[in-house]
Amino acid sequence: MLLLPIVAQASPPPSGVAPVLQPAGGFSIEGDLLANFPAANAGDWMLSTNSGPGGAVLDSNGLPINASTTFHFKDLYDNNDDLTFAGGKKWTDDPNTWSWTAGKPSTKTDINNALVHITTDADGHSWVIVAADRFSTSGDSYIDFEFLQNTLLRNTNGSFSSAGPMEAAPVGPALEPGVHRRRQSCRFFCLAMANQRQRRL
Ligand SMILES: [Ca+2]
Ligand SMILES: [Ca+2]
Ligand SMILES: [Ca+2]
Repeated sequence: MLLLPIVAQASPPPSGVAPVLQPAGGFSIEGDLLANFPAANAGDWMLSTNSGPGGAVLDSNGLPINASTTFHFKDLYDNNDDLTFAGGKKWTDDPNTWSWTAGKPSTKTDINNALVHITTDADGHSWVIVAADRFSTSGDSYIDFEFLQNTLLRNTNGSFSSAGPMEAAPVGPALEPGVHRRRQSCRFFCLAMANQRQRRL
């Protein structure tokens, strides 16, 4: 979620190979999980049957090879005990007005797996690679990964609480320029809807 300026419009991320050191061959950003496929020599989340120098960050069971830099979150899918957003709010709305409920999401918005990999390139720049799936790829849907500077909690009564100071926008992104000017440290949390777990990475 970028806040400068706020634009209520989303577009697919660009594709290509991120020039990171782990996995070997860089990280292929193209919508599949497999290294050395379809592009030769490029790394990805998992190894494929295609041989090549491209490396992986998950093993064949989907478990992180390095649990300190790679994270695999699992959520219920096609299940009435799953949790969904309610009320039709958008990511541009104040999270304090968001709500959630129990129930089976629409198939095109039903996430089962979310992946995060933190790595660096040869210049020492940090990269965060993220991915998620959905139960059905039929129809348009929207997903975002938010880099928040303040807490965002899912409350037991169906509401959310944001500690962000920026009115409708809950929290600035970790890449917000002011953060770097002030040399503040950025904490990175993953908030899993399924179990209200908030994890510092
Ligand atoms: Ca990929
Ligand atoms: Ca691939
Ligand atoms: Ca789900």
